[in-house]
Amino acid sequence: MIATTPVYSLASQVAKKFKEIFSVDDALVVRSPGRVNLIGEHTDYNNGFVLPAAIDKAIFMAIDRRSDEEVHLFAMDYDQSYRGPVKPLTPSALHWPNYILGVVEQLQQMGHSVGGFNCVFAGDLPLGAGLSSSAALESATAFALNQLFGLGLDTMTMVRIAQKAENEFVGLQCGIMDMFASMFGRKDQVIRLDCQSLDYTYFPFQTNGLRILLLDTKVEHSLASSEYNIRRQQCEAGVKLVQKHHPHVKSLRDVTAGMLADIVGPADELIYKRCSFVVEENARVLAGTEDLQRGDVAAFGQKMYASHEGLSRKYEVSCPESDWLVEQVSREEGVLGARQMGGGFGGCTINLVKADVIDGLTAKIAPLYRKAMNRELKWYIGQIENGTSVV
Ligand code: GAF
Repeated sequence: MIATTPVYSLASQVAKKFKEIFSVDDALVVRSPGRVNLIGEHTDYNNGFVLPAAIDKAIFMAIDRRSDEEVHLFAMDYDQSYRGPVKPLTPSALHWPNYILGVVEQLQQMGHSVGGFNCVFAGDLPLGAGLSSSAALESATAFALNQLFGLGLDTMTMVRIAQKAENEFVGLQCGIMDMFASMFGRKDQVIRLDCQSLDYTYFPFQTNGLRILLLDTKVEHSLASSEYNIRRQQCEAGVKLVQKHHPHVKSLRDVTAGMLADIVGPADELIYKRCSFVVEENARVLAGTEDLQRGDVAAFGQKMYASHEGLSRKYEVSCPESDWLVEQVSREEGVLGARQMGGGFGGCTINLVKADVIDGLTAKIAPLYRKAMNRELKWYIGQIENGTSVV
């Protein structure tokens, strides 16, 4: 039997670049993947449920200690470098170093001693495509520094560090899903994560000739992060309204459709729309997980469409390009479900599609998309892979 360990050519390219820049040929190399999310969008920061998986596209990072207290970084995808002290850390105008520096800051705040280090990274994860390249970079950093400085952190702690780095150093008030999936991913398994208790279960993604097709709108909305933070505030505003009548309620996880209709609806129409989406989406994750576990992919696909409808009309985080793609594929044979994935405002739609229709479907849709939206459609097959590890 031939060994099935994947050979990552990007890993060797990153190691080669590291040697070129820093003259070290045994740097630690780490792979940290992006993620897909089958269903459960904007539920993570509301203490709800999500259904993500790590994928075959990833960030590769080579790293080694320095003898001084400096951080030297090189991003191959941008052909840019960064140099600065390990303490005090200041946000960089280049933006990408902040995902790494934010993790260093979190480790320092926890009292860990992180010395100077050199680092080179590159990825085959498309940036800004909603596949969570930022979480992959943060996860890679937390994992690599843990190894490099022997910090003894467990995986959940590293996930939390990566999330806090994004919240506090980068400024996106994201939930835990992306880092969790990147770190805890398992080949061919999806993960049902309860974002309140952090209990999680793996179950096999029963493909039966189905594939996860990611259609990349190539739209990167500049408002994505500010609107994301606004959505989070709107959910919190909904919780506050409900708490006046139901003090036990801690998050939208504890809120029912009835509470929303009685309390939030009459008080604030917009907040009602936002919160209704979250409460409904949570229910879809739970019911959708059962669909998948008993192999009813048709029922699951319908929930994906319902999720998109809610994301577009109630949560208003879709965009014309994603709406167009979901609408188009919904008319095609062999497509079971489709929806906007991730934070929203562009990036990828996730589509559950029969393997044998993919070529015909993309050949048909791409020119139509170009004509309708004046953009080049890109697509990827999302294969479910293991989480962050040493290569
Ligand atoms: C982004 C965030 F980073 C996640 O935490 C999650 O909220 C997602 O948007 C929406 O489900 O990817």
